[in-house]
Amino acid sequence: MKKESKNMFLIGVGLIALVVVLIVIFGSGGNTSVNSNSGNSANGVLANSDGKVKEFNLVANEFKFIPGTITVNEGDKVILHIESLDVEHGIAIPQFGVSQTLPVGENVTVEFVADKVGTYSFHCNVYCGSGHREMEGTLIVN
Ligand SMILES: [Cu+2]
Repeated sequence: MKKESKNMFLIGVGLIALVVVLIVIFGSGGNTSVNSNSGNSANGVLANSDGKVKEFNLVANEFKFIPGTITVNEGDKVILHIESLDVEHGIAIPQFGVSQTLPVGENVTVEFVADKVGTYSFHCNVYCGSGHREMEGTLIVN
C-alpha cells in the first residue's frame, strides 16, 4: 500500500515536471521585447557596411548569464563564446534566430547579425532547475 502511494506521488511529480517543460518550450514565443525601431526592410543584405565584428565571452552558471547585458551597434556581427559551468543550459534570442544548447564545459559559439535596433531579452531554453525561468540577459542594439 505504502509503495503504491509513493509511486502515485512520483507519477504526479513527473507530470508536473512535464507540464513545466512544455510551458517553457511553448511559452518562449510570448516574450515581449521593446523594439523601438522595427520595420527595417531586409533586402538580403547581411549587414550594414560599417558593421563591426563584436566578440563576447559569456558564462552560463546557476541561473545567470555573465555578463548579463551585451551592447552592440546596429549592423554588427555578434559572436558569443559561451560556456556553461554547472549544468546544461541553453541560449535563445528569438528575434535573431538564435537557439542553442550549452552542454557543460563546452565552449559554444553563437553568431548573428544585429540588424534591428532595440532592447531584447535572451534566455535559457534548456530546463536547468529552480531558477530556469529567471535565467535571462539583455541584448541592446543601438
Ligand atoms: Cu535553464
